Amino acid sequence: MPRGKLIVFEGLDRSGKSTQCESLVSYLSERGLSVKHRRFPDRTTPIGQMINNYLQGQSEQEDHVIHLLFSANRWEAVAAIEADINAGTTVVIDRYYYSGCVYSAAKNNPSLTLAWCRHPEEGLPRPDLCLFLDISAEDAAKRGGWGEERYEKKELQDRVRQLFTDIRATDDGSDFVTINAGQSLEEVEREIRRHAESCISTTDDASPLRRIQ
Ligand code: Z5A
Ligand code: MG
Repeated sequence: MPRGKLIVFEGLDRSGKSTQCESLVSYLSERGLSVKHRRFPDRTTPIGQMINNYLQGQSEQEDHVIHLLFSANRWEAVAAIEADINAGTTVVIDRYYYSGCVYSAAKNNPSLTLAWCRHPEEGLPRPDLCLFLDISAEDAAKRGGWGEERYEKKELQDRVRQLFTDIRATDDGSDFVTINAGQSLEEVEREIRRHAESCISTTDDASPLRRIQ
């Protein structure tokens, strides 16, 4: 049986990741594909609940500690993700390790460099396709303003956008596709479907899932 694909959505807050992720999952399952939807942070696990409390300002965590909790929250899902993919199910994830690296590095803590932040992610399954929804912090904020969570501030979002560019330049980058997320919902959706269909039909089915190196 051909393996499933790993498709990831990334981008700034309010770039439309959750909206487009849900739309792609419905579209693919309506076409008869076996598909599973995940998101990180996965706030349903005990580690995810610690992350949730931190994001909502109900608890404090040292910068390195919260970084490692976000990473652990991905590692605790790896066996299930791999089992799905090996069973032929395509897994679509709302935020992944790129968010893990850039939001932590954006804190400007001198010992929390992008390189340091990336280390705990090494060995995770590498996406076949990463759909990066690109939008400026100003345009994203017009979609309802920043909420109450910890990172929802313009200065931090500006640094995050720059760091997404930096990580694309230093990372493998072969899975990365940038989509102009400032277009209409329908235009963004059309582009995403085109890339997802091409990924699903052209990735070599015999190729094993790669790892982040
Ligand atoms: N974080 C981290 O630090 N480390 C990690 O390892 C991970 C995450 C995985 C919570 O993430 C925080 O965790 C996040 C990064 C950090 N911090 N911040 N800030 P989250 O994924 O749970 O965040 P969220 O609550 O889902 O929101 P979001 O990601 O900010 O939004 P979104 O999913 O990108 O957007 P949306 O909900 O689909 O759309 C937002 C609004 O815009 C909505 O009203 C839509 O109807 C509208 N929209 C969407 N697309 C369009 C278009 N094309 N035109 C007009 N309006 C649109
Ligand atoms: Mg979201």
